[in-house]
Amino acid sequence: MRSTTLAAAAAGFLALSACSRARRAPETQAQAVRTELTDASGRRVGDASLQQLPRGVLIVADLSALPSGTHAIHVHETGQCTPPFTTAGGHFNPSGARHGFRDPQGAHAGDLPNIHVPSGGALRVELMAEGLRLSGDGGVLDGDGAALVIHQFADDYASDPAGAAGDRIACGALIR
Ligand SMILES: [Cu+2]
Ligand SMILES: [Zn+2]
Repeated sequence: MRSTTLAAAAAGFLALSACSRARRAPETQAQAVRTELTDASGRRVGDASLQQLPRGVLIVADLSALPSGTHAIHVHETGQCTPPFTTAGGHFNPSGARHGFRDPQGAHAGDLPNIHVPSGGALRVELMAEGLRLSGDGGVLDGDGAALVIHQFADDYASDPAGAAGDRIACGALIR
């Protein structure tokens, strides 16, 4: 009786460890990343989380102390936020597309809809980036990371390569 129980327990243990081994491989891929956004004077103006979902990356940004009005927000190609944030490079674009949702040959994977900041400067916004992925080839967290950047003006969704959105007013590095 006892040996049967032990054998059953051992079989159960083996099944469990085989199972956890099989599950381990996908877990080496990052499923989420967080960042703090700062403005050009180094002041913290919000934070954001990026979460991998089956059809893209969900970005949840909690912003404060931004100038009111319409602003472009993009994922840029380098995880470096040194004011005036040109260190973040161009828009995240692993497939070599053109900029903008209005361009038939667009858009960059890092292109996102504009945000509208009310007076007072605080806004919580959720954005779904369907062309984006966090890990693997062409992933946001590959190599030198990426950055979430907010601009002075709106993105016109057409002007290549950056939507005529003006200066970069806030930046948060996305690094594994
Ligand atoms: Cu940008
Ligand atoms: Zn773009």
